[in-house]
Amino acid sequence: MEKKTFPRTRIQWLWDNMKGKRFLFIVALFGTVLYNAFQLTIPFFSQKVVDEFIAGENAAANLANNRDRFLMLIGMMVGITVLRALVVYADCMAYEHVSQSVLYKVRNILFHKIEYQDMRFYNEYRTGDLMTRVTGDLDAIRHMVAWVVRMIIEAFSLMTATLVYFFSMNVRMTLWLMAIAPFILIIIRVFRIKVGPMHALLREKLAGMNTSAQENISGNRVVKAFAREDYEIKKFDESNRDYSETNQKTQMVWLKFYPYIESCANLMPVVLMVVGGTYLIRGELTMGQYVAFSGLIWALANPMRMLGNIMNEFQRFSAASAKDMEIYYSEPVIVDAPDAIDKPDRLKGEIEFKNVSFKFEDGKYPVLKNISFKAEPGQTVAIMGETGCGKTSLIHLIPRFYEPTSGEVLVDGINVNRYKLRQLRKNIGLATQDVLLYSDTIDGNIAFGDSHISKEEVLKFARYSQASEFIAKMPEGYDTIIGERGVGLSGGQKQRISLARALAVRPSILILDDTTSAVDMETEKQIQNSLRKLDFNCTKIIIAQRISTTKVADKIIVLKDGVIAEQGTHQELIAQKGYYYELVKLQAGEEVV
Ligand code: DGT
Ligand code: MG
Repeated sequence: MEKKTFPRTRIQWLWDNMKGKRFLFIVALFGTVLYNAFQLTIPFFSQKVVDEFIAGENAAANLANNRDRFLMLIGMMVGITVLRALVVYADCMAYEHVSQSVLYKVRNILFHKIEYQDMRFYNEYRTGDLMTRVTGDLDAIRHMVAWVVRMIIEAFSLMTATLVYFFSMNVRMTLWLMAIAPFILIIIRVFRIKVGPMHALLREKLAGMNTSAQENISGNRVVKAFAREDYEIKKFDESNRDYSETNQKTQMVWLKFYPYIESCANLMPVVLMVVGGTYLIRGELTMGQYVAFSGLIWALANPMRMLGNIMNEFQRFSAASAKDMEIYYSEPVIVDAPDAIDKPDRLKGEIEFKNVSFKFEDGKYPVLKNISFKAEPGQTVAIMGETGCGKTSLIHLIPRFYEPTSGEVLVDGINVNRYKLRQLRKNIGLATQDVLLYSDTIDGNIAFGDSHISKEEVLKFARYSQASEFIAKMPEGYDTIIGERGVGLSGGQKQRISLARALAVRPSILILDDTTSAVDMETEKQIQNSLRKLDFNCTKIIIAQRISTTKVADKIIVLKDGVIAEQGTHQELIAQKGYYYELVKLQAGEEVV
């Protein structure tokens, strides 16, 4: 798998995103150390109570004469236990708060990054994969902050405190106990090498499963039309099983290593018995010390056991954070030039293509070759040509969705790459070939580009696009909520709402990509009429196949395999007797029949 490099390490990245909560996080870390220290003080007090008041030589006398001290010790034990519970509670809350705020922040940044990405990005990433990054992957990151870090601190503080105590009692005995540590560290290192790729794979499987679910849900009409439900269910079952099996395999890796770690940890009491026993006989260790070693050996062995689990979770975080950092540090290629000009005013709408060629980054051949034409402000230019000849690619160069490979696209005599993207795109009204409407009211959909426009304006633009009649017949008129992707509307109705949406921004450049293809001829004629009578000036680039649309254009461009084959007015092109002429004949014939 390709290894991506980022400007910050994973931990630095987490730290960056903890800004504003870092102090609380450090307090929480201290809290963890504190409640672990409390845990170690309980045996200290209980040992005192046992020695002085229960099992010691003068226990009975002490209990009779020194009741206050007895009560104080018991009180300390109860007090510390209650205090510890309170610290644990506050500590968990603090970790939860910090982790949720990191999550909130990163999720917003990721969404922002995704929103501002280029078309190229959307060709590259699948929706299901992106959804996994803002859900499952982020959860692994939250888990890291709220749980893994806490476990690491817990393990180390417990171990350190115990080691300090042990070393203060007997250095050699402690070293003997620690002799096991290197073996555990080696085992954990090998485990890390084995489990790391498993987590990366697991994460890919999850993204694959999510993509499959997402595509099936949003494309369920196609599945139904082809009666492929059973097939799709089977396919999903396979990816679900694959994910589940990979999950089990990942857990198995841990299970394979666990017995070794467990055995090493279990060796500690044996070492204590053999070595400690010998020291005891030789008088190098007192009975009290032996008991203290024995009573606290868990505080050394448990953290070692925990390390494996921590490493497992850390690898999960590693795989997930790599995916999120990839988006976090991604930058769109098409951005404002550093010295972009500031044009807040409305543009005139003059468009010129000068020797423009274009090839998709992942494409083999150029899609557009040496395109040159000009549209004066207010003119209508029709673009025609066979399917796949490059019409959509051509119009996508105007709002700078892609950059030409060579040549220049000019608006008002200025190269589009010199404008601020927002200012350029604000001047363009685009009705795309695939109509995508939002799950919102019809009114909300039309006003998408400018939420401040008045109801009257919405009605006017709906009239322009011949949509007002069918909207009036809908149950709640303009307040009717249309389903995801405009479910509940016909193809032609969707196209007309999309046209109204493009008009509602009062653009100086209106681009219609086959926007009336699903509309009947009569309605289309009325739309053409209203487009001529708009109450604002605008240059229109219209991709269309019907002669009825193109013949009224000031200029018709016929594209063939990415080059301009013919260019001129309806009359001029008929006189040329080329592709356009053939098309006129064909469509006239259709109309007669
Ligand atoms: P249409 O809408 O079917 O009438 O066809 P056009 O003329 O709008 O074609 P267009 O511009 O969408 O596509 C031109 C060629 O470029 C066609 O061979 C498909 C290819 N193409 C379109 N989009 C992409 C893309 O994102 N990546 C690559 N590599 N090729 C693309
Ligand atoms: Mg197209």
